[in-house]
Amino acid sequence: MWKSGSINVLLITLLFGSGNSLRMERGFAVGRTDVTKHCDMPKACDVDGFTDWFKVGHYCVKYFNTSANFTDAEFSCMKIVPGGHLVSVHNENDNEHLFCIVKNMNSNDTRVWLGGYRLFQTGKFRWIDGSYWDYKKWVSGEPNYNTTEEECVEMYWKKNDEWNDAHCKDGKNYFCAFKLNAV
Ligand SMILES: *[C@@H]1O[C@H](CO)[C@@H](O)[C@H](O)[C@H]1NC(C)=O
Ligand SMILES: *[C@@H]1O[C@H](CO)[C@@H](O)[C@H](O)[C@H]1NC(C)=O
Ligand SMILES: *[C@@H]1O[C@H](CO)[C@@H](O)[C@H](O)[C@H]1NC(C)=O
Ligand SMILES: *[C@@H]1O[C@H](CO)[C@@H](O)[C@H](O)[C@H]1NC(C)=O
Ligand SMILES: [Ca+2]
Repeated sequence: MWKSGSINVLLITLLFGSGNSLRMERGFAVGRTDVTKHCDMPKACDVDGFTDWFKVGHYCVKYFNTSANFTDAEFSCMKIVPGGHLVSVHNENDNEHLFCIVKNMNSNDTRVWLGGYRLFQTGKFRWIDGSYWDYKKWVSGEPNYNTTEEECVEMYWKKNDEWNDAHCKDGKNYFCAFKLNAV
């Protein structure tokens, strides 16, 4: 289920362009996680020019170890490769692979943007690449959207590979991805 990039540009501008949220999730700013557990790194992406990306499910994925807010992260993913977006996650195995990449790249700060966001005030989440929201792995107590303005989905340091809804304007590292049969 793919939507054109231009729809996404419009959408994220509408959704996140003028965000002005105030509350930090206090106490979670400096994270520690269990980095001793073994995890399996995914294989390299088998696409010319992208062999430094990883193959995660039907996607080639790269971890960007630089901080950006959700909107900027999505724009940089769209720029870096045709069909590029913040990553969507569709099963447990892929979720574990993503977390394993983070642990290996930056075990001291595993908070990372995924491409999930809440559609306006509905409580329904979507993937910004247009794929189905067919898997989720929230930390217990998350998403806590009805008490905050947290609109965007991060993988969360607090509970290893589990997810949290977070302020879109916060800077986090991020995963870009493109679908394997789309290039
Ligand atoms: C990622 O960034 C952090 C701090 O910004 C740094 O400590 C770490 O070494 C970096 N990891 C890689 C793989 O470059
Ligand atoms: C994590 O932080 C410690 C101490 O601050 C540092 O020695 C270590 O290299 C860091 N690890 C990574 C992967 O950035
Ligand atoms: C909304 O807030 C109430 C009261 O804090 C809480 O019991 C409920 O679980 C929350 N619902 C969601 C979906 O977060
Ligand atoms: C994201 O950061 C850019 C600057 O890099 C800023 O112009 C934009 O307003 C920010 N967006 C949000 C939603 O905070
Ligand atoms: Ca939250």
